[in-house]
Amino acid sequence: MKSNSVCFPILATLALSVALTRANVNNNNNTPRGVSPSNAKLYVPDSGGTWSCLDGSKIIPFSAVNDDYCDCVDGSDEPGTSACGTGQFYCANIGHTPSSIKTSRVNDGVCDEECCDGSDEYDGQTHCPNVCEEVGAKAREENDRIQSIQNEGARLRRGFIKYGKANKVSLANELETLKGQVDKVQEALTDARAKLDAANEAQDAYLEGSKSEREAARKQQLEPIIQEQTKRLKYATEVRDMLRLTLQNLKEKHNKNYHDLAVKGTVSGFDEYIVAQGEKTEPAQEDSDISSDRQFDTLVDETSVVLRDIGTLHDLLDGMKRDYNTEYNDEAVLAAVRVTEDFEVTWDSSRLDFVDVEHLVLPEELPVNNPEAEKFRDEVDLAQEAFNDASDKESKVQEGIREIERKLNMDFGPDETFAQLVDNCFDFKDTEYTYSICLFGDANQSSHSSTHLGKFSGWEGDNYDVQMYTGGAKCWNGPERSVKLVMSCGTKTEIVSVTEPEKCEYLFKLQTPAVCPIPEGEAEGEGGAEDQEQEQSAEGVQQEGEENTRKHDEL
Ligand code: MAN
Repeated sequence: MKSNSVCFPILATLALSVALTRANVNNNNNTPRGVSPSNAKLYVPDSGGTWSCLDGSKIIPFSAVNDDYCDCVDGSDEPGTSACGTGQFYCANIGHTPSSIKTSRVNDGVCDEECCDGSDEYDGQTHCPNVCEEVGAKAREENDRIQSIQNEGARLRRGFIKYGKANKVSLANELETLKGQVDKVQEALTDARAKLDAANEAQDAYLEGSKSEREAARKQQLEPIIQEQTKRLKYATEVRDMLRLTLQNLKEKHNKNYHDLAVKGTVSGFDEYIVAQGEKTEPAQEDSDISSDRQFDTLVDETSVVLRDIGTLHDLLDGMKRDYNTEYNDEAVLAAVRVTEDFEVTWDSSRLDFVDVEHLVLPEELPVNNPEAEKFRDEVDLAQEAFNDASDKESKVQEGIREIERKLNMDFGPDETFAQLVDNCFDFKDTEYTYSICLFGDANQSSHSSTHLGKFSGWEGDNYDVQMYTGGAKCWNGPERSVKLVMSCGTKTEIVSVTEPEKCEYLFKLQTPAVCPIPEGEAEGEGGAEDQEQEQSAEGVQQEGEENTRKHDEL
């Protein structure tokens, strides 16, 4: 906007020169308006009253600075007007914090928030009250609030660090102790295993020695059920033979002049059955001195073969009974039907057995009851107990080593701050889901069912304030679910928000003392007397009974 035209009327020129004078300098010194105190030294005329643009592009009279005409390419000659629009206008904001705005915003009719002193609108067109005292007071209050959170956070974090460092040392010691125990517990286990094997062998040898005695006892024990099973086999065989005879009679005596398809079908089915019977190999005859157990099993097998036979014969008779032609009044057929009807009330065709007959089951062998046998049994029991004990001890040592190594291999930050938080779990409820995360563990989302959102996979960046949890349940038509956990300073460790900025990519925001800045120069982890409190409970992590926070083991 070229304003120093020679064609302007006198009045306009006068008004302009007043405005320019006002625009030119700050109120209290000779620094041109809009120039910050730190840049003041750059706005001094040389001895000839000229001035060089800050980018060196031009030399102009110093009086052309802030003359509302843009001379310099970098706009540096108009820090207090909008003529160039590209420079920075400095607002002193006394009572608050100094600030700068783009010169294009000078005298644009808008009271810029950044210039709470109203100095950006000085042309009299717009009145901007100076609200710096008020705004400054609020800002100071907010600063104090943040500062006190940071102070308290830093205090708590020093506790975390102290715990983390001490924990690392004690874990390393514990690991050494456990590793020192490995040989011992393994030897004890080998020894216990050998003793158990020896006790079992001794018992087996004794039992082998008393085999005939045991067999006699077993025989006596099984006698009743062997008798019962023999009775059942006998009965089943009689029934089968009776059904066979019925069908044989039917075959021979039915009137062949009647072409009753139901009867013919049954008779030919019976013929096929007889042929198949002939092809069946008879089971090999067992030795007479087989054990009672085996004898019982053989009886059960034989009985079930006979019962299957009965099932086949019954199916043949039942088929005929349903479909035979009653008008023929064939006595042979009627006799077979009567037999079938009488038999059917005793037969359960779904189980292929007689109605209400429960299968017999072999009872457990009775322990041999004599002092010697008891002695062997007790020795086996004791050896077994000692073995279980040794095995538990060995597993505990190995498990302890694995768990400590897992923790020692974790990256808890250069000062071990995060050791305090490992396996601590936090919940966050929104209107639809409950989100949970166990730090350095897993993240989940649940409503009526639970969806895995990812497993801790590492830190992002170098600041130790962003963690990634990846490899969660696959998103329908999308990636595997994952969580970015972003931390900020707070006096309590808690999730403050969960969002899903991209489908199946979740953003958890966590506040925690673990990322509160520790004032420079202070040795981290050396919080002096205050640290004493930290050793008792982990302040800023988990308060008992506190909602939304729990230790991993409680899950
Ligand atoms: C579930 C939730 C959502 C996710 C959809 C994706 O409803 O896990 O967070 O966006 O699946 O289909």
